[in-house]
Amino acid sequence: MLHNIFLFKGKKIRDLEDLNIYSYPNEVISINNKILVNKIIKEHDKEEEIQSINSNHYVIDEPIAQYINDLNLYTICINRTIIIGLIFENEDNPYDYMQIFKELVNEVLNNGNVYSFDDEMEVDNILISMFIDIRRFGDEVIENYSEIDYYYERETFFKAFLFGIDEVGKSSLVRRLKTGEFNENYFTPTRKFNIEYLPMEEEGLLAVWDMPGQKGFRSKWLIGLQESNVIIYMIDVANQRRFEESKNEFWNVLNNDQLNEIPLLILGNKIDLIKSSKNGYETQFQNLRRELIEFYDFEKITNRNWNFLFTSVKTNYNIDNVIPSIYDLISP
Ligand SMILES: Nc1nc2c(ncn2[C@@H]2O[C@H](COP(=O)(O)OP(=O)(O)OP(=O)(O)O)[C@@H](O)[C@H]2O)c(=O)[nH]1
Ligand SMILES: [Mg+2]
Repeated sequence: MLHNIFLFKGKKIRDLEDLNIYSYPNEVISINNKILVNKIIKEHDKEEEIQSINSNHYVIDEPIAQYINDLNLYTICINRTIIIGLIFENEDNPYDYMQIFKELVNEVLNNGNVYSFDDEMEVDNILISMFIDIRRFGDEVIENYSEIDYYYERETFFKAFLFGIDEVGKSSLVRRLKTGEFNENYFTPTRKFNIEYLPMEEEGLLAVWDMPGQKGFRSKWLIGLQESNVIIYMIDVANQRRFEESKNEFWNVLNNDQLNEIPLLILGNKIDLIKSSKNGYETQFQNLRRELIEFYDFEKITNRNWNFLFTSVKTNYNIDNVIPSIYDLISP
């Protein structure tokens, strides 16, 4: 499984003083690790300089596999000034990824649009999209080939896009659905697009794309949105202070054209933290539900099927209804 992607950029790639390094989802290789960086570059450092670099066409070398410091690396050099590298788990075979790696780099760079590596946002976007595509290829084609193929053929393979601001419980939900477990101390903010595959009884296989919710990642959500069959939005119902922020992020995504008509499941999570009033839980939940729908303007959602569920990943409340609700929404 791919676990990291990085990019070296410099005027002359061997000039470390002038080298920038970008990584996703975390910094495995830093400029301080000169020996490692040098070893990676050395393999790509050819004598002949490219005579004239035509800005409309990038020269892309063959990728090179290396195993350095316990890192299973696969790197490709572009115009002798840029290296894009993949870091795989030790047991993976980088050559399984040769074709997709070359194709993606080509597709991104030589598609007719002039592409500039000077814009850091663009570099980030490239790395994240490539990471997702390669990771997905690994999951769906290499590691899970027969299972996923089976569902594809029967047209019962679905993608759910799960989003919401940080700490609402998205990854906890996916973990609960996948393993049945919950652990309060498990909290680790998600830094990459997590993709988990969940069986839906006989109905098919659901690939859940669990988005990182922290501010810095929200502008990248749209990268993960394509081809979703259902979107799941999660709220922390106990954290009123962040309702406004959460509402804005919700509508930013929902107003996106590519999402028209895709059904939506809204999860009001952490319901265990809501204390019962004297009227009892039922009335309490009903009131809260009405308040949330009003505050978030959910009534304005008219171009798709949607549903709202309270959940507690912690106490397991309604968790068994999540997959059936998704199935109800996506089945015709
Ligand atoms: N009380 C309570 N705590 C919960 C519930 N679900 C999740 N938590 C806790 O909330 C915290 C955040 O959970 P995560 O699943 O990491 O949240 P996330 O939405 O994936 O966060 P990001 O990855 O940062 O976007 C953790 O400490 C969880 O244990 C719940 O239903 N009730
Ligand atoms: Mg998470």
